[in-house]
Parts: sequence; C-alpha cells; structure tokens
Amino acid sequence: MDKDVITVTSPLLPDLEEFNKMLRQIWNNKWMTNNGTFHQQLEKALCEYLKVPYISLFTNGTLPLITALQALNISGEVITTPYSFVATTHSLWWNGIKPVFVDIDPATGGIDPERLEAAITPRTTAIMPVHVYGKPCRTAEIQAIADKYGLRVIYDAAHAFGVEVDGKSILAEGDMSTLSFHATKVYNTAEGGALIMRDAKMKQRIDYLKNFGFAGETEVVAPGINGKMDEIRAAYGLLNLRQVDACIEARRQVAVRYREALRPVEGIDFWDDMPGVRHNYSYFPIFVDADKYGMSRDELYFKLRDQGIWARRYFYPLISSFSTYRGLPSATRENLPNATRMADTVICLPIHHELTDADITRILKCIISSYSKKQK
Ligand code: T4K
Repeated sequence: MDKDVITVTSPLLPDLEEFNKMLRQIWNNKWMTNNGTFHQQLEKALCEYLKVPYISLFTNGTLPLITALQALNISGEVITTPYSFVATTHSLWWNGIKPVFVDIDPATGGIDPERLEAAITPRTTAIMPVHVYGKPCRTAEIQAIADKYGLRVIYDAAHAFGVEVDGKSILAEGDMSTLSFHATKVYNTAEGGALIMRDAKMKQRIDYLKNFGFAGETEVVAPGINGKMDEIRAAYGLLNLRQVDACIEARRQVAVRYREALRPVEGIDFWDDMPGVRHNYSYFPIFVDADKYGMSRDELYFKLRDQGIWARRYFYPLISSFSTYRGLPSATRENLPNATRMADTVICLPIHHELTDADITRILKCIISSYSKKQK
C-alpha cells in the first residue's frame, strides 16, 4: 500500500519475538486447536480484563451471534437495528429468523427503546441491539421492555471491547453479548471473536455448540458448528491483551485532538465522551450537515480519499437497504428516519494507535480547509 495513505485503522500487532516464543511452544506441544492451553489461558485472562464471569472464544465475531441465537432457541421475529455491519442481521437470517428493524436514538446510534414496544408482535422472541462504535445502548430501558414481554436480549457488542459504565462491563448486559476480534478492531486476534454469558451452564452449552455439539467422544447433544479459536490466534490474543490499554489511550488522544480542532467547525458534529463511561475509541464518527458545512458528506469523503485519507462511511448503506432485507415491511426509510439520516451523513475518521501528529494535522487540514473556504 502507498506509504502516504492513512487508513481508518491499523491492527495492533504482538511483538514478533514474543510471538515466536509462543509459536515455539505450540510447535513443541503439537496441540493446535480444540481447547488448547493458550485458548484456556486467553479465556481466563479475558474474563479478568473484561470483568465478566464466563466467555467462550470463537473464530470470528459472526459465529457467536449465530450460536447465541441457537443456544437460546430464538425463532420467529427479532427486533434489531439497521445501523450496523451486515453480520448483525445476517445472523438472524442464518437462523431462519425474520428481522424487524427499529429506528435508532440519534444520541447513541443504538436502537431507540421508545420505539421497541410498537414493533413487538406475538412472534417476537428477542431483541438484538448493537453498541455501535462501542457507544453503550440504553440498556436499562431495553431490559425493562424485554422483561415486560418475556423477550431475550442478545447484544452485538462487536465494537465494545473493554467498554464500562460506572465501572461495570457493558458486556454483562442482557442474556449474552458478542465480541469481534477482527484485525480492524481495538483488540484483535487477526480473525476471532467471543461470546459472553452469565452462567456456567450456558458456557458449557456454548462450548458444545462451537464444537459440532460434541459433549464427549461419542455424544452429540445438538447440531453444533465449528467455531473454535486455534492456539496460534489465542497466543496472539494473549500478547495483544498486554498492550491493549496503551492502544486505547493512544486512540483517546487522537479523539481529543479531533474534538478540539473540529468543535468550532459548523456543520461537523461528533459525540463527546459519556459521563461515567470508559470508552474504547474504536471509531471516530463525524456527521456532516451539508448546508452548514458547505459540502456534502460524499464530497468530503471523496476529497479525503483523493488526498490519501481512507476514512470510511460506516454504516452506509443501512442494512435495511440491501437487497436481502429491502422488501421487509420494517425496512422503509419512513420507519427509519434517524438511521437513514445518520447513514447519509456519517464519516468515520481514521483512529488508531499508530496515527502520528502529522497524520492528524493532514486529516484536520483537509476537513477544515473546505469549511474556511465557505466562510470567505
Ligand atoms: N457485528 C458488528 C457490529 C460488526 O461491526 C462486525 C464486523 C461483526 C458483527 C462481525 O464480526 P467479524 O465476523 O468480522 O469478526 C470490517 C471488518 O471486516 C468487520 O470485522 C467489521 N465488523 C466491519 C465494520 O469492518 P471492512 O470491509 O471495513 O474491512 P477492510 O478490509 O476494508 O479494512 C478497513 C481498513 O482497515 C483498511 O483500509 C486498512 C485496515 N486494515 C484492515 C485489515 C483487514 C489493516 O490495516 N489490516 C488488515 O488486516 O470490514
């Protein structure tokens, strides 16, 4: 890739010498996968780091969504958000479940709890919200509605690694939460993911399900899948866990600089930190008001692109506008005005631990120069 290109993210990589030492151990043991030593160590270390009671590692962040739905026997209709990565809704489709889209709360980007009740039908069995960009959803209100109607709540927390509210992990909310450890995430194992659950019985069930349903050498208790993380990724994950805090702090400093510089720019909106929340700064979305800023979102996006700044329009287009989902009654723009507006105005600016001061200055100059021209 061109050296002058600034990408939206860059993977946190383990120290290669340390990684080699761990690879040597794997080579010596010749135990590559199926609940190996590093896999067990990583599950334990992540429970401690994330302050959660039980975790099950997976090969990516999509299979935990599919498996959670299987484990809880979810069927019929599930209420979800259109403002996410397609994997959220695809996990429902893979389970033969009908997605019902509900609009988002523009203050969080997450599903709007005030619109949930109107979407519940006799076929509704669960809610699948997303802590989009790692920003916590309104979990207490979502849970109150779920309790009132006897619904399950599965959080797609792919972006919410290490996020806490008042010292409590956001991953402890709902029946289960999923994580993605994809290379583009704050904490990564190249490909990888996890499912977080509340009790040992469910952990056991999930461990069976991600291993074809095997409960011992000769017994299969359910039609499971192969979702197991291997030893190489678990070793990589153990090393990355040592440096993830420094990575989050570096990202925080980028966010501080963006906010300082962009606050006076009319027509560029962004979120500040929420009180009591430990954020992970996984994404830095800005929202472009074309009239006030003097340039549309796409004009700015392509201007950045032309200057080698590969920002991204996460999450445009909305999931509900893809051909698979477009025909659903809940997929209309009229039903999803806030999500539509957000998808049409968002740009996620580059944010990662290797971004230099010069990079940040270059990005800001590109955004601010268009605005200054309009002022003249
Ligand atoms: N739920 C939610 C809410 C999610 O956001 C996701 C995944 C999932 C579930 C499913 O989790 P996984 O099954 O994926 O674990 C990325 C990721 O592929 C995807 O994991 C992620 N969400 C989604 C939001 O974004 P792309 O298409 O943006 O990736 P790509 O290849 O364009 O990479 C973006 C930039 O990152 C590149 O320009 C440079 C940098 N990069 C990327 C890779 C892969 C690197 O520097 N090194 C790399 O190895 O999808």
